[in-house]
Amino acid sequence: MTTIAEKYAQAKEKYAQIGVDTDEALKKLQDVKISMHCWQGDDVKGFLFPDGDLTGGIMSTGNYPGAAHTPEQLRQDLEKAFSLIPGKHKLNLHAIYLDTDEKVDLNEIEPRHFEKWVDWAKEQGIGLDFNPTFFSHPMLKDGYTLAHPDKEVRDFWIEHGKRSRKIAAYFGKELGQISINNFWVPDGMKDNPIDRYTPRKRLMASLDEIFAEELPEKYTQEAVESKLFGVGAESYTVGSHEFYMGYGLTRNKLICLDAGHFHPTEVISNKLSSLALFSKGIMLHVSRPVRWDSDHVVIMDDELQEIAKELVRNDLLAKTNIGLDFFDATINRLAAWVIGTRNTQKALLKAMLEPTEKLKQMELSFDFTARLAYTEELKDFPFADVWNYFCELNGVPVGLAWYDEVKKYEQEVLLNR
Ligand code: RNT
Ligand code: ZN
Repeated sequence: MTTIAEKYAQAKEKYAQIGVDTDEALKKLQDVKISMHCWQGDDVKGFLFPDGDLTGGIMSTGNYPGAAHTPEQLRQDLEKAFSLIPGKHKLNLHAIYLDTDEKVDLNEIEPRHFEKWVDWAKEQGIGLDFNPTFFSHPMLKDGYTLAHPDKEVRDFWIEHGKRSRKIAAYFGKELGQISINNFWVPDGMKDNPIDRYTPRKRLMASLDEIFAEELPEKYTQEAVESKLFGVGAESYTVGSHEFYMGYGLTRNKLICLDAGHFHPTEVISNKLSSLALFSKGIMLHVSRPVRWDSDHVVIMDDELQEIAKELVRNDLLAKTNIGLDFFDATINRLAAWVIGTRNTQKALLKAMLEPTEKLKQMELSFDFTARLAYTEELKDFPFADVWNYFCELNGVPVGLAWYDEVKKYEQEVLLNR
């Protein structure tokens, strides 16, 4: 039987014939950190309220057994998932995932409420990103948070936003990696608004207040995330794409593009090269829209590959923070993490295994025949042999072996919860 290393050697030769250095590609992929989102582990419930539930702004469906109910369980699941994913990555935390015995509300949270996460991240050798949580809370009133007409409501959320920044800065300082703090608010209306303008002015003013204090950029940078619509906010979302393009560019914030937050046929891959020209940096929520849902598990579809190609071909990896954002409660949650994260890495590797310069040259000389011939033939190149070798090098299961481990963990741990 041919070993994984032997298959890799053959693949290496095949790629070398079209001018691709597979060793280089593997080195490049090793450096890419994916920010894996904690919220797939418990269907976005968090630990702020006992029996935390989704009470507005966001929704998940399904009741697959084994969801994490405590920070300890969530960390145990994350460790298992990370052990099945090649490379060292980041964990993306939401404010509602605080780990403390104190009773604190979102406008009271402090770095110490996240100390255990930091200790754990240090042990694991991973970075932490952060998100203030503007949903599933009684102060989300009438569908509004930062854009609410009532100052008392806005002030609650402004305070939360300010505190989230301190926590992200603490993560960055402790872990020696910039912590990206991503702002998304669900504010919007179910039916046609009369006034679209004033809520946007209020959102702008609230955000300006949150960001008034300068924090060291080497510890934390902020991103702002737009959305077209949500369940219950079908007609109007205050924080639309244009709103945050304007806001992020004028306030020097990263702009977060969530693959599921646009019109059904609109893709974020085509936006990256424009955004890259004008923004200080990009944050991605790699996700998969299906009809009205924005958060299905990431699969190896055309858009995922197109996103990866844009990042690699245009050399945008250094200015892009790749985060994941999906939550499916109808399947094993660890499997969801592993599938989505490994797919994102695989798509990047596929893009790194293109003869980019050669393809660009063909295009520049208007040789569209060669461009089409190469890009189509490339689809049959032995990509999997390179990927399997990468998994082996990183000491993680090759192919479906990861699934066997998840199943075993389900039997031994998840089904006993
Ligand atoms: C919601 C946004 C947002 C959330 C997370 C939990 O549509 O995509 O990013 O999914 O903050
Ligand atoms: Zn998102």
